[in-house]
Amino acid sequence: MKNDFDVIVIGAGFAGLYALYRLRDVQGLSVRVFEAGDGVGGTWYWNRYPGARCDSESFIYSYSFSRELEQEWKWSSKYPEQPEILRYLNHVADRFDLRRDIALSTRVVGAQASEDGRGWSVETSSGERVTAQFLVTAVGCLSAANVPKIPGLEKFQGRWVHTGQWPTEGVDFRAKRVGLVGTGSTGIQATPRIAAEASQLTVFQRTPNYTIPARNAPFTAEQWAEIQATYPEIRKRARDGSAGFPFTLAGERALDFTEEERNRVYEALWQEGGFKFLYASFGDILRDKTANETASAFIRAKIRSIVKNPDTARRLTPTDHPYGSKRPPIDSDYFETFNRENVTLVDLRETPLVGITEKGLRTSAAEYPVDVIVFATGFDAMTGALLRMDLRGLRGLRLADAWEFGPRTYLGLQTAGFPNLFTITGPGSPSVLVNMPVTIEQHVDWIGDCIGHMRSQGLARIEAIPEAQDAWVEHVNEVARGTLFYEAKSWYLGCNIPGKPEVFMPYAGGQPTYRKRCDEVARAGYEGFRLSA
Ligand code: NA7
Repeated sequence: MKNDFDVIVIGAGFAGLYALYRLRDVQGLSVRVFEAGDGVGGTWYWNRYPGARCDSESFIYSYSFSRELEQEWKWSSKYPEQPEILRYLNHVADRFDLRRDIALSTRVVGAQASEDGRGWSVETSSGERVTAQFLVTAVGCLSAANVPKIPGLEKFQGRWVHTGQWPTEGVDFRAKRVGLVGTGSTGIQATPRIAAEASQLTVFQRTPNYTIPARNAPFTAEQWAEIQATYPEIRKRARDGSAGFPFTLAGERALDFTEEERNRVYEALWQEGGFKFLYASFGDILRDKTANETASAFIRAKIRSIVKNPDTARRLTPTDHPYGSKRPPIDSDYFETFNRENVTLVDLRETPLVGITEKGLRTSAAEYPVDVIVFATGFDAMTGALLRMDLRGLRGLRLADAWEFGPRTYLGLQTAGFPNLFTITGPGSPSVLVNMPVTIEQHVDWIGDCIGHMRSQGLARIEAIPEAQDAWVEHVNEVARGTLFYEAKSWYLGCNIPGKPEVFMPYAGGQPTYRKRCDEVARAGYEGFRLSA
């Protein structure tokens, strides 16, 4: 039976747009993309909250596949805000004429592998059923919004919003009392901006967080000319960099230096701002607790020096997990914002949130009347968006059942029992530990090459072999055991979602090691996968 398409791609964010271009325009395949939003952009379509910006520098948080695109697009600053990134993705969609193959406002509600495993039938929210030989998910790692089940929310008379489902028309905070729940990257970005607009902002914090200043600034003409002239070199360094960044990672061990020498390094990186503090300070701060403590203590001292009220400073100071064991945020005036008259911090560890009333939020100690509640409470990360679709493999096997005890994949690319299904930046791949566009392009290229190989060899079906998958899952766990990632209750581990299995989901072995492994697998005739005609 003939399929409607060669490939169906789910999602039109960074990953889906590139997948469409690569598979359609480079390889000549027929491709259909389904996108739930009514515009392209994925993460950058949905996360429109004030202060939303990228934590990777703009010129590397962008596609590298087109030299022309790279040269004609000019980023305004180091860390552009969401509207600029969304404009970029819309420009990409137009420039490569991608829109004609994207169905917007169309959510995939289910997909079923064919009995022979040589294709997929996909059902959409518009009731359509379409078939393709391959199904590629490009649904993002942080796209399934998590609105915590706090009793009484339905009674609240004001307005509530989740940062990851922000209304396109925006939210007017002027003369409003706002309650913001959550102090992850999102809450940390939104706090200063909401505080500047609202009459009163109350931040409800469950876990204090370490954050490093972004030190965002517009590019000067000279800086931009330098970036454009050296782009190929920058891209190469980013591709070869463990976390997908072009800067040199630190090799030295923190404890080989005196406290004074270490603090000089930390201070310089604090002044420079951004992820370099984590990656370019010392090589062991994500591996060795004592080494990490030197960085954590430095940040704690900074918090105490910025926040004027000693009680607020104490509450804002993280002591229960090492820096970097949760996704490290980057901020613009976060701690400074708590010196404002109109900002209050509520520590939910001292006085837990017990419910929501008609008027606002209630803790064990008090009721906080507000006009707007902002949930900056994160996502059902890495697996949420995949499991919310009803994906069924061979013999009706539900992905939710295959992953009952946590996600199991081979290279993060495939799951045994789900032939011809590829997951871009799926669990078990470097994904969220790497600058996303770098790891997305690597996955899409690998998947494209794999499909190309199959076509040239007259092969129709590819499926991960369970033993290869078991070995990969074990390897992913083993690599994670050598890090400090188990020292925090994080979304990397699924801890933020009640009942979610606690499994470290991304691959922590670094992008170059992972890329090498994927390339070796391909060269060895797709070792670990079963291919058939
Ligand atoms: P995160 O990093 O998951 O942060 C969510 C925040 O919300 C965090 O402070 C949580 O506290 C808090 N939270 C979650 N549920 C609750 C409840 N029920 N009550 C109180 N507080 C709660 O999500 P973000 O959106 O900030 O960032 C996600 C990623 O997007 C980010 O890492 C970047 O990669 C981009 P907790 O720490 O769990 O105690």
